Amino acid sequence: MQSSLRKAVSPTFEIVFAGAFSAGKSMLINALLERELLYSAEGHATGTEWYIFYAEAEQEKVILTFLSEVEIREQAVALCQKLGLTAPSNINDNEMVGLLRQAGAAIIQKEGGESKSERAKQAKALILLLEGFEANRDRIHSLNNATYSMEQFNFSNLKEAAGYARRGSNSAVLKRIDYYCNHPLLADGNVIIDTPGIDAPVQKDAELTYRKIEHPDTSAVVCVLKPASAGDMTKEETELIEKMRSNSGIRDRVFYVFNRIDETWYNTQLRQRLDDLILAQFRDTTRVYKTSGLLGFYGSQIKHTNGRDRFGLDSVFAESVKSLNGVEETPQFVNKLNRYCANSGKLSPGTFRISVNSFETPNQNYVRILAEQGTNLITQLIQDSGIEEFRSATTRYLTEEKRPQLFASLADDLQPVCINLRNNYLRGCLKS
Ligand SMILES: Nc1nc2c(ncn2[C@@H]2O[C@H](COP(=O)(O)OP(=O)(O)OP(=O)(O)O)[C@@H](O)[C@H]2O)c(=O)[nH]1
Ligand SMILES: [Mg+2]
Repeated sequence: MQSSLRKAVSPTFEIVFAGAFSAGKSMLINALLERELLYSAEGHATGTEWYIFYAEAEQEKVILTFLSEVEIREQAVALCQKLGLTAPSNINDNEMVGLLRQAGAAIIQKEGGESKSERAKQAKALILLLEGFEANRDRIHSLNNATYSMEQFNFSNLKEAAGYARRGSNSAVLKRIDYYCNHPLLADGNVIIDTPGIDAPVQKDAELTYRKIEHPDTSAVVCVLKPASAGDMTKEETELIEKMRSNSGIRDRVFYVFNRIDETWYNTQLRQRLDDLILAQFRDTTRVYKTSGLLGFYGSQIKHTNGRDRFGLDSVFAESVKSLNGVEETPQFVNKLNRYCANSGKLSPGTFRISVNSFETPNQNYVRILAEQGTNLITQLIQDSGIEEFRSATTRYLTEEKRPQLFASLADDLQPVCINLRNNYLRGCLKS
């Protein structure tokens, strides 16, 4: 009873984001929270679990938790066994570790590249683990999981922490990362969890994600899918979906998100294939969403810009327009917005009269279009990104379905006690 009471009074709702690598999980979370919190990039980007909790504005922080030396050695031994290499008796022995790294590199070369085969992926994982251990040697404790605050790392904001912990050797030795961040979506106990792709090069990543999905504390699973840009589901995506469907405890808490939906706007075939797929395989669920995390996220960022900072070119995108030879670079989003205006078919010509001119540079087009169209265009873009619809659906689910369930289970737990009390009291009355 005490535990149900605790849950009802101060609940936590864990929302786990899972899916194939590069589906856009991290970007989708950035879009939901309207901030660049997580590291998002082409290729495998996320290498560890990220928890995002609520914090008051002045109390934002990051906590990094490292694996212990024992855990790292266990992982190294397991990888060596799979690879048929002699397991290290001591990972502090530089000579032994050096030889292992060479052996790993030789395997990758023989396999023809880092992600060419399961064996090459394992060899890469071993190298990253050993490198990560060496680079973070003084931070790692032998038996316990050492934790560090962002001050101890001299990070001045959450984004810098994300850069340090992005996939690579550092992420190989990190157990998890906790962000405390100020956003209304996180208030009332909602916790967002980002995971590495299920087809990530490191097997333990995928296992971690599966365990998290199955965990009874998980309130919702957001399954981020790639077919909007890939045409079909991958083997790993199909497996993930089948696993979730066969488990009645999980089935009812899954949201299916087809991300990168913008790519279907320019490709009839992709659009058709996605519609067919949804019709054939997702007919029995109402929780299917189509989003563009990328457009939703940048839309939320340029909402706060204006002509004075060239709609973000001098602020949000200042780093990406910089170039060495004096000619400005074009940020990825600028091309996406121009294309959206020219070819997406999303903007009614009656409301939006837009020309994308070949005699202007992409950046010039971008600034002129936004100056001409004002905030209406940004509002429309955010709407077409599907982010707000998805955000309100998840919030509704948590407040209208999950929260009442907590009170229902508290009532269930209270019921037998109350009945016993009542009977006891009645018996007492009868006796007297
Ligand atoms: N066109 C388009 N690109 C997107 C979208 N969302 C993300 N991307 C791009 O896809 C790439 C991968 O995005 P991430 O957010 O890192 O994907 P992820 O699922 O977190 O990937 P891992 O962490 O590696 O598993 C990045 O280059 C993004 O810019 C989208 O909605 N549309
Ligand atoms: Mg990611």
